[in-house]
Amino acid sequence: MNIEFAMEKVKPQLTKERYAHSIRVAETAKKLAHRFGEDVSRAELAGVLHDYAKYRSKEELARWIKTSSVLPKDLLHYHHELWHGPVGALLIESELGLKDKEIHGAIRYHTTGKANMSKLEMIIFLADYIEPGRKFPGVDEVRKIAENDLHKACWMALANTIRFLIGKQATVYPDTLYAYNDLTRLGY
Ligand code: DGI
Ligand code: FE
Ligand code: FE
Ligand code: FE
Repeated sequence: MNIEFAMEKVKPQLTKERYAHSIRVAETAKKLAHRFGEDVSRAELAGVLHDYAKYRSKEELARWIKTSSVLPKDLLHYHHELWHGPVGALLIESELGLKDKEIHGAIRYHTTGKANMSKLEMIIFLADYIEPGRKFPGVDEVRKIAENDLHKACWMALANTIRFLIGKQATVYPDTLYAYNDLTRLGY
C-alpha cells in the first residue's frame, strides 16, 4: 500500500486535529525507523494508519471485539479508549486490504504496548507518545532518550503512563504492565 492511498483513506475517518496528529506520528516514526534500523516506509504507513478506528462508536468497537476470533474479550472490561488500536488492526485489513502482519501488530498494540514488542511496535508506540504535538508531563525527557535508546524511551513512556493512570485511580490493562515488566527485566 502506498502512503498517498493510506492518507486518502484515513483522512475522512478522523477529525482535522487527529489527522494532523497521525501525520506527525508518521513523520516521527520515519525518523525513529531510520535511527534504529527499521523499514522506513512501513513505519510511515503504520504511523498514518494507527488511529484509523479512533472515531468509531463504542458500540461498533465493542461489536468487533465480541465477534473477532483474534481479539481478547477482556478488552471489554477495560476503558473503551483501549479498543481503537486492536479494532483498527482488523479494519485496515478488512476495509483497506492491508495484509502486513507487522503493521497489524504495531497498530494493535500502539496504546498499551505488550511484552516482547517488535522494533516496529516499539517505534509506533513511542512515536504516538513523543510526536511534537504531545504535551504529557515528562515527554521532553522521553524525547531526549529517544535520540539514542529505543527500549529505554519506551520504558519511560510506559512508566509515565502507568503513573498517570494510577494517579487518576484508573485500571491498567495487563499488556501495559507486561510491557513495562518486560523492559524493566531487560534493565532499562
Ligand atoms: O489515540 P491517541 O490519543 O493518539 O493515544 P493512545 O492510543 O495512546 O491513547 C492514549 C490514552 O490511553 C491515554 O488517555 C492513556 C490511555 N491508556 C494507555 N494505556 C492504558 C490506558 N488506559 C487504561 N485504562 N489502561 C491502560 O493500560
Ligand atoms: Fe491511539
Ligand atoms: Fe495516536
Ligand atoms: Fe536499547
